[in-house]
Amino acid sequence: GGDASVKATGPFVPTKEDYQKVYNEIARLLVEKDEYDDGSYGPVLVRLAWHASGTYDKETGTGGSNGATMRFAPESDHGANAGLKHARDFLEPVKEKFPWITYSDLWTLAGSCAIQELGGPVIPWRPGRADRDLAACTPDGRLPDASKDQRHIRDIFYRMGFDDREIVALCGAHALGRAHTDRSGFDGPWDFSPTVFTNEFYKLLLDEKWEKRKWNGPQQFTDKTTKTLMMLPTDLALVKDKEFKQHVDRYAKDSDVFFKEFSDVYVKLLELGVPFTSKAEDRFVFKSSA
Ligand code: ZEM
Repeated sequence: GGDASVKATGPFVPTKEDYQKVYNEIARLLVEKDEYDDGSYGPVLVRLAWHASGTYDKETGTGGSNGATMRFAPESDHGANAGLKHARDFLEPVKEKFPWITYSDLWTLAGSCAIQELGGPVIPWRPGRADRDLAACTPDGRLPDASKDQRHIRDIFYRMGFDDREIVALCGAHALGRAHTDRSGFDGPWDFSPTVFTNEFYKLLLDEKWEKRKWNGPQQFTDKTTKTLMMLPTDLALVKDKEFKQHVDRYAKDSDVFFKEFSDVYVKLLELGVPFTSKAEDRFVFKSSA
């Protein structure tokens, strides 16, 4: 009957296996293109997925990963997104190889893949995002400003629908990557293994003495022991604020607890504002390459 003919001629409906192929291709390119930064594009992919998602406003339902509007100016030119072109360009050959995936699904899948490939927890993921045009670009100023304090952090993350515990868990992603003077103006990595996902960020926040770096750039902090690491003003706010610090203590002490809570909150971040037709229990768990 009619159903069979629709099935035979209808659009390609990708399965979990098809998305695993996309995952595998990103994982392969992460290994192949190891000349970038500290040896991996993984951290900047984690940041792309975060900045694509973190524009969400729960009151208006605008922003979020659905749309991939960072493809367009003005959003691509927002100060907070400086440097993320490296991540978008890295994913372009993946989009060419798997043209059926939307950019908004691809960018978030890449975030999940990067966390897993860099040794982090499993990040269950599901498709369902549609790309939208530049009319859906969000206004500048929805992402956090690193020079500010805990009040600003709460304003920004409460707007997305996160609580204090979730904010602290999300910021543990700063175990990965580094700041670049030609992007944010800040400089340096947060820990000694910026391409491995760990709870080191919290341990260093608690165990090191952080002093103001003497330089011409924006105010940031450097560790007294080696003077090679850095913390942003917003990172130090996580230990200055009593509510936040409880969770820094918990995550520094117990890596398993951090991995579990980070996974839950990164999944939530990547799904903000997405009108899924699938159920949460139908999320895919991708097989890591190692
Ligand atoms: Zn970041 N982040 N971030 N972040 N971030 C940078 C880099 C990275 C803040 C912030 O201003 C900055 C979260 C939260 C917050 C990553 C992931 C996540 C940089 C350096 C800045 C300035 C950019 C540069 O110069 O290249 C602030 C103020 C935050 C909250 C208060 C959350 C949440 C993240 C993910 C879950 C990652 C992976 C990087 C490293 C990127 C790279 O290129 O190496």
